[in-house]
Amino acid sequence: MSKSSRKTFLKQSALLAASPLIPFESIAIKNVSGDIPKKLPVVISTWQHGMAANDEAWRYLSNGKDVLSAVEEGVKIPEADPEVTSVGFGGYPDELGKVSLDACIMDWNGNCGAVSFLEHIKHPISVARRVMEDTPHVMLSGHGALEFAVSKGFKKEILTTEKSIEAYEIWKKNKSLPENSPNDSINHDTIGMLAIDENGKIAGACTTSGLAWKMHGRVGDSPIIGAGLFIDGKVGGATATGKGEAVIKIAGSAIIVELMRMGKHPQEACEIAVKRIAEKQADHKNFQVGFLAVNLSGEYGAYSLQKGFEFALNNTGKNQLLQAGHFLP
Ligand code: SD4
Repeated sequence: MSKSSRKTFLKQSALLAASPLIPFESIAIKNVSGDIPKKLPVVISTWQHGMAANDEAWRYLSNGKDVLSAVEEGVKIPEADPEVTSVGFGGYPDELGKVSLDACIMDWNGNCGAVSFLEHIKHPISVARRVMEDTPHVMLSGHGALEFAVSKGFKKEILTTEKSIEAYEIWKKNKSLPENSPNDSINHDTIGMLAIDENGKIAGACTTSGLAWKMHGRVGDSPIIGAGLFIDGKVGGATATGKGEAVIKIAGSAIIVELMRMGKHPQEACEIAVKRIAEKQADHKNFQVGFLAVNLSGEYGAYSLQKGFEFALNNTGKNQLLQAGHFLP
């Protein structure tokens, strides 16, 4: 490690030790050389609900389970949690009051599967994995995805809760709940998770109920390989949260992985992607987008457009909630 990157690393470590929720200042290391010690395994995921998801993924890895199962089981925690109103069961519905889910999963070999606009299934991530493993396709959508899930033994369930119906009714009556406000956790809480096991095998998963009150049929970035998630077993991985349309327009996660392939540190790669959105999308002050990335050395990056993007990181056996650097003041 060079002197200056060691300095940055030590500064970061001191900050990490100081508080459970600390500002993660942007660092710009130009090149990832081979002399950086591996910090593996690593599990990193978006937002506060990433803490419980990380714990589960870490438990899987600690028990010698494969990294693909670790990310799947990890994100199933917020999918099943009715208090998480932006993922799976209890996720806020669309403009018609229906809950539709998007998810994708990808492994170190480039195998991937996805479902979009899927209704009535609590664990879309597991259906995405079945698409990956049991079909020649990458994505199934809508009714076809539901029929496929049922054929694989998934139970059809009601995904609304008292809380989500109540919020929907309020929104419908006076449209007063925030639709796209920049830092609102109601609307920007997809879980994207990246994990690398101790042998350097990487996998990722991304799952969401999408933007609250979205148009019926709307699909965001989260199930789109290259937008909401991208993994390359020789480079690393990236995942996204926030306004899916903005992420899709720059192929966000794919771009970050390509930047890392060219030698950029994951932090710099995330920053470049966010800046590209700011450059190309004139309305960027009105929404939130956040990215996480990790390379095969276990170095990570986190960056968002607006303040307030939290992420969960475990690369030491201790899970921590950190705050990403941000582009806008
Ligand atoms: C989407 N990216 O559907 C998702 C929504 C989200 O945190 O909130 N992400 O656009």
